[in-house]
Amino acid sequence: MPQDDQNVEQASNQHFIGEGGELHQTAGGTHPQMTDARGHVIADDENSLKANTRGPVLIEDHFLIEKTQHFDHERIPERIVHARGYGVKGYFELTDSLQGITKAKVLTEVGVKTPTFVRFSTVSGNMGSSDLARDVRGFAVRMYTQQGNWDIVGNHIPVFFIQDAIKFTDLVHAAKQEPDRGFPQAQTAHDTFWDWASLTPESTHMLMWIMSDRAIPRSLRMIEGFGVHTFRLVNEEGKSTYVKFHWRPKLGMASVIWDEALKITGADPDYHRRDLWNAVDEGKFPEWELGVQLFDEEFANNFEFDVLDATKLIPEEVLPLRIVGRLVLNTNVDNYFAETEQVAFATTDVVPGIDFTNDPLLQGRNLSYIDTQITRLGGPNYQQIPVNQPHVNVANNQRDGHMTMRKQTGRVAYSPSSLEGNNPRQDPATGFTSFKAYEEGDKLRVRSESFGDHYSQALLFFNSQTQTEQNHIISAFIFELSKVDTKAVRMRMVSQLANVSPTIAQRVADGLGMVGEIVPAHTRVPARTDLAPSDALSILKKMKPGLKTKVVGCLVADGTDAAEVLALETALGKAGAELKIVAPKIGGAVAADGSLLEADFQLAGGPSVLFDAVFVALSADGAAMLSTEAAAVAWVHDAFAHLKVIGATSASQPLLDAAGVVADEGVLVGGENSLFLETAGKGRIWAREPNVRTIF
Ligand code: HDD
Repeated sequence: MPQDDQNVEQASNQHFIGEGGELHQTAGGTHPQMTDARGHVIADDENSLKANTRGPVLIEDHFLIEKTQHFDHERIPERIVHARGYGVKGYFELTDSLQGITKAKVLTEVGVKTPTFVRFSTVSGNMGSSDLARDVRGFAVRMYTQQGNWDIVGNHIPVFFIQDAIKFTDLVHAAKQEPDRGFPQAQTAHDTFWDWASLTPESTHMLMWIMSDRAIPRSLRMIEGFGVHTFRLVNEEGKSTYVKFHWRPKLGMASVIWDEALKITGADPDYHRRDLWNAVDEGKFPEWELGVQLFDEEFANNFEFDVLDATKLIPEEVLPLRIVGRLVLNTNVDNYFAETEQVAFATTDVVPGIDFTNDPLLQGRNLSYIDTQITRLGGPNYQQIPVNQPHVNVANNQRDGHMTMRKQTGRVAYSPSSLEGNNPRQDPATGFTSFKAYEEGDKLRVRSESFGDHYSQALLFFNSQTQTEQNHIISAFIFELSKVDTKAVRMRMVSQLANVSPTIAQRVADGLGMVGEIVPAHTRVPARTDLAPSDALSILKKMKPGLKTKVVGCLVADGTDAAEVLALETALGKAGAELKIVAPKIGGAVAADGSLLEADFQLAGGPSVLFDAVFVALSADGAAMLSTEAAAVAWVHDAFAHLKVIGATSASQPLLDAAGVVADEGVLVGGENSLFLETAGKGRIWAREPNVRTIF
């Protein structure tokens, strides 16, 4: 009997007296015995123990109690930030040794593959929110090195909203759902966020980034990652070199556009995690290069901004990246909860040779992470959960506490001690020692003057973008502020933007329908206009053309030419891309030659937002039928509005007309497959954008 049928027959398992009492779901074959958590084999998993057939349930039914109790505790408090995340495993391999700069083995031993766990996340949404929220993506990397765990708990944006950790609570409270009403979640498009942002000039640079297309990535495989802060590398002699960490995706960067993000949120809220899981599952392992920006005290002193200020970056054109390694993600998690949910990153997880700086944001983070994990994971022993265990021996005098899993032996759990010869001892020679930093001065609660410029790099970022990207930033500000009910907040934010550039402020004001003069907010340090743009900050200037791992949606119906679809699929496969068939029925379509074209998606469940480019492969009858089908018209219309390359058979023209498609360089009707592939490989048709939406 096929496996499926067996399972269906065995699904019902009520146990009535007088029916022989034979249980269907018994162990045997490939099915192991079911046990309780203490290893006792369970005889009946579907009926609780009762005093009689219709009598009260007995307290001695420990199977019922254990099963229910476990269920009651199947959720733990979710992360207050970065609650929605997705983990993948792989390795980090060093390709260029930093010997002499650091004593961290993970950065000096070329060729060693260090096991790694990476968790990508959004920041503000709750665990069940959508992947495509406009948001920062967390990019947290745990390396299980030979010297203990090293976590780079970074983001996909190189700067942050605030300069001092004491403001983190305010940022997060303003961004998350409003506390009285409990909404909106997973978005900053509401009054409290913009109220806070408009009163927090130091957030302006970061606002430019989150209003840019960086905040709506096409795939987690196509985002950059950053350690954000300036860290230290420390060598054997105790000499320190400053470092900033960068992850560079091998596939290059790509984003969706905002209307697509909104629609993907409805069509597939798990779009990013599904994409990542599938890629790893299919052996298309995502890969990043690790780049470092290394600099000394002299560079730091001469640089225009304070390197301890996390709202600033060092342009690559000023300080180029040195590529030192690669990160390969090649294994999906075996259990989402055990690994992705329970992984507990901490900025304090560093190894000898890597150290902190005085960045006040980093200093505050060093307090928060472990504190968070203790509540979230239920106590101080969360490091004993497998995903958190280092891959090296752990030996110390910590004992007991909630969920102690490690069985530490002996009577000595203190130091100094003399009673036993095998208890752990400190080792100054190889242990972690902090960099000997010289400090003097008054103890004060102040912000350094050198942190005072909040607008220059915001302008630098904007000026570094292509015109298309700049338009998207303006549109995003307009969208977000349009969701703010309080007019004064909208106006205040526009006044802040006027400090970055009067033009930006005016464009946003126009889009909001604001009238009257824009008065810039008060500032002590006006934006510098002399900073050279940095091409490295633009997605489009750095985009790598090609179809590798991209997905093309192909619309078919009864009467479609199967040979044509097959030829396209083969050509796409050779280019490293995938064809997904969308048909009016999930059972597929009967092609002109009588064969069955099996569907990957039913039309309503496979909107064109899920694909990078589309092909409409209809016969004349198919096109006539689908021209009056709203889902088909929307499918083509959206592809056009989202600036996608559209290939089509000549017979599909009526559907293209019904969808309002206007011929341009990205609409290829009746052409060769090779031309479709070449054009689709270039990405979107940006020149189409002014024809499909208003640019302010
Ligand atoms: Fe944080 C989680 C990244 C500032 C306090 N943070 C968290 C995660 C990432 C970041 C990626 C999720 C890790 C995971 O996947 O489990 N955080 C950042 C970056 C920051 C930053 C790049 C600025 C440069 N964070 C920051 C500050 C504080 C925190 C200033 C508090 C003072 N962050 C936390 C936390 C979290 C956290 C509350 C929540 C869940 C967790 O730690 O494990 O402790």
